[in-house]
Amino acid sequence: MRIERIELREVALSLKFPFRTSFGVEQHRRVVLVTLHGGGGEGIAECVAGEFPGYSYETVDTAWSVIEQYIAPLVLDRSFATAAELLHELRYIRGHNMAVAAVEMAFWDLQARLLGVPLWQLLGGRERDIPVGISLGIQDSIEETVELAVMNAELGYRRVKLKIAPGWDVEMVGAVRAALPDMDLSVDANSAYRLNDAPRLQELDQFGLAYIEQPLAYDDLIDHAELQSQLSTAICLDESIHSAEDARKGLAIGAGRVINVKTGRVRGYLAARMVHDVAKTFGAPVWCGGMLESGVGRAHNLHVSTLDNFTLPGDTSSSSRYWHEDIVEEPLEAVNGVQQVPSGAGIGVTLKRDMVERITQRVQVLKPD
Ligand code: OSB
Ligand code: MG
Repeated sequence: MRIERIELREVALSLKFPFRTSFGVEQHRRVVLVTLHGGGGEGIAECVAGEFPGYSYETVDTAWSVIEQYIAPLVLDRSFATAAELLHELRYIRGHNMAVAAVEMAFWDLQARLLGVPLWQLLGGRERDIPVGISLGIQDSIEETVELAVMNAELGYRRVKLKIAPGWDVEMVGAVRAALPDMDLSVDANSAYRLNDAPRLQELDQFGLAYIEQPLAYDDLIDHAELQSQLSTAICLDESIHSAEDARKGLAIGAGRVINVKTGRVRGYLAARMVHDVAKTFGAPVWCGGMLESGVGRAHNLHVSTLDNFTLPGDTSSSSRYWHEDIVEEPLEAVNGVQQVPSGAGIGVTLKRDMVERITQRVQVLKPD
């Protein structure tokens, strides 16, 4: 179908609580929504880039500018039968995966809506409830962390992931483990450690964690492989995996045994599905990561999670954990630790138009010149 128009819209949302990781704290989110118009319909996606380049070099502003300056001119007024054709047109844009993914994901939504089918079906997923866990940011005290972990375990969440950083690790994780002896627990360091921290990380082996996520540098595979050989706990790679090739190389050298798939980080659904497939050939499970998404990105995450090698609980917890009010009509709430995949056409959610208008910071409509 022909892409007639692209709308970029930035909306301002405030998280209920500040979310602290080893690289910074987020409370106010600037969310870029990308809408593609074509074939008499529209498709929408959320760009997962953050305001600050702490997780990735991409930011809200780089993504906006890359879409406006480089992506839009290559796709506007062009016809694409598949996402693969669209991506082929963007093959000389190096990196900027989150910007490319936002456009690719909106294209999938558009296509599924035009066909009148839920996106998971087009992706080749299987209709099922999605087990979800929570990602717990760094808190002010161990007591608060334990309290929040226990509260969420009681809500039925299937896994609790604790953010760690040097000085906020063994003691804190031990306290949570003591309070939740049978819980599926994991930790995420967001690259806060170095290989010579191996002895410290080995102390985490005693807690029976499902995995240690991205302990070492954001661009590293080699040191992760060395570290993995010194740990009994599996390493889960997040920041280091930008493509199916990264997944292949990382798993081949033993840099980890689990992969966190974020569709935005790897350049969209086609790439996410390839990462998923590569991991499967290595016998490595994957799960769907989160980027503090609004309902638009959260719905996308639920759809990709229907692929069969997404066997571990994802970070797609209830929208109400993040927002007082979400920007979509449909509630995306976990019950008993599982989320249902929205059943309507495309991603199956509808924007609250009035609310979105009210919180819009800027809009740009890109058309063929
Ligand atoms: O590393 O998974 C991460 C949030 C922002 C950036 C990176 C990460 C995260 C999370 C939150 O862990 C996951 C979520 O609940 O959306
Ligand atoms: Mg992570």
